[in-house]
Amino acid sequence: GQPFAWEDPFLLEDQLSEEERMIRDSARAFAADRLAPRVQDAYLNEHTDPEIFREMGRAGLLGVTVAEDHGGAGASYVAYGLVAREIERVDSGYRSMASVQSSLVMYPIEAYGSEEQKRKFLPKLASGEFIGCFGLTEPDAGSDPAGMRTVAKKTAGGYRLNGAKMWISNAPIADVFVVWAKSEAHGGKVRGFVLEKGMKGLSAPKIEGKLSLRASITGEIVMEDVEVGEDALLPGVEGMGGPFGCLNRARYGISWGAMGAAEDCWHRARQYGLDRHQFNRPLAATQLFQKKLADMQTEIALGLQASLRVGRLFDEGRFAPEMISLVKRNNCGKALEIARQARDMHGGNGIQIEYHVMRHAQNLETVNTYEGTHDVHALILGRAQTGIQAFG
Ligand code: TGC
Ligand code: FAD
Repeated sequence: GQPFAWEDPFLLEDQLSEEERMIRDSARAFAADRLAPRVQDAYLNEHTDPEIFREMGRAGLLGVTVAEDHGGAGASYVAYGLVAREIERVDSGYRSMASVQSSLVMYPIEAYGSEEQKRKFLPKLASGEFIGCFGLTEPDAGSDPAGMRTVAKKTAGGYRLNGAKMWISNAPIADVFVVWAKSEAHGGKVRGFVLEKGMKGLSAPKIEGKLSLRASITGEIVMEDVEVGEDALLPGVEGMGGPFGCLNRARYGISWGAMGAAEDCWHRARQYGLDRHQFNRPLAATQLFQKKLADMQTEIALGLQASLRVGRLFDEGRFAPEMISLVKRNNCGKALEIARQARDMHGGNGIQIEYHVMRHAQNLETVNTYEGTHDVHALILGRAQTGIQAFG
């Protein structure tokens, strides 16, 4: 028989290629050396160090799936997922910074951009010299992004944009803004535009007072008569398929990332239970404690295996968006539940920053909500099996 590895029950490790393991190991080392030492201060003081993007770039963690010609790593979607898992093991906010840059900014420029846009933006986004953000959500259009009000009107040399985006990761420190707007010149269809910091009429005020994802800065994007040339339009896509194509990738990465945060909570709860004694024995010697650890182990093993399967299908070009809804929804919901349990298992210490579990739990509230809420993904899966659209 095979000895049982409690921390890797299904031998996920054996299912990875050598290249994937190498990329995973370098992400793990980066997260431990560069991110973990900063996270408590970043979270408590709501401080996002823009230098982190440069460091991630140097470590090869931005644009993992983007072609090497464009400055990316040209690696698999499985490798991308493994990177998300390692970064989110430290903090969901750091993973957010990286996934927006890779899946929501570099991906649309690579997939839908002109050669000139690719040359201008991708290498600098890959190195972290440019920070990117993705503006889809609006104050009155969250789960229903097709209800957006941002409009692009044709001008002599290009377009004039007006509107406001809400809850935009990285926006206040961004150099590059991938923004989605209804374009009058294209029959009101949604089109993507690449805006740049400093354009007249463009601002990105910070959203203050978040109790979740505090290491990742979030802002609005306000566009008041922002004039852009024809070269700002992403030529390769029209309609909601544009932003959804990006979301497919980011949601898939989040399914891995959330499991990374969950693993950190599980390992910490286990160690705490072994170290902490009450009633003359370790907490881990109680049946209730062990049952909770077994539940965590089970959900994480299943969640990782499911994400790996979706990643392999992604790499074979055989994924359906509903598969991604399934793993995004399940893994985020399960990770949130695991983090809450881990918080409880740490007793009073569980509310302290040094024990990390409450920070993860607070972060996972956002992760369960953004990129399609837990319930919205249920409705996507419900529609796919009944043929009945239950949103509207
Ligand atoms: P629906 O009628 O379903 O579709 C409209 C058009 O879009 C196409 N489509 C997709 N294409 C590719 N991939 C997908 N996943 C797609 N889903 C839909 C579809 O084929 C159709 O195309 P066409 O050509 O026929 O017009 O659209 P709907 O408006 O009824 O959508 C409903 C719903 C609920 C599924 C959708 O709106 C939704 O997913 N809502 C959730 C919104 C969301 O996820 N927002 C995320 C914002 S970005 C973010 O949160 C970043 S946080 C990142 C971080 O910090 O890490
Ligand atoms: P709502 O859509 O108003 O939903 C509120 C509640 O109603 C939820 O429980 C939802 O499940 C439920 N609900 C909605 N519709 C239905 C329905 N038809 N049936 C049943 N229940 C329903 N967006 C970006 O574009 N770019 C970003 O970079 C980005 N980063 C973010 C960072 C943070 C920290 C946060 C919090 C959000 C971010 N978002 C970003 C926005 C995020 O995608 C939205 O918050 C999310 O899509 C939900 O939209 P909403 O907040 O408007 O909630």
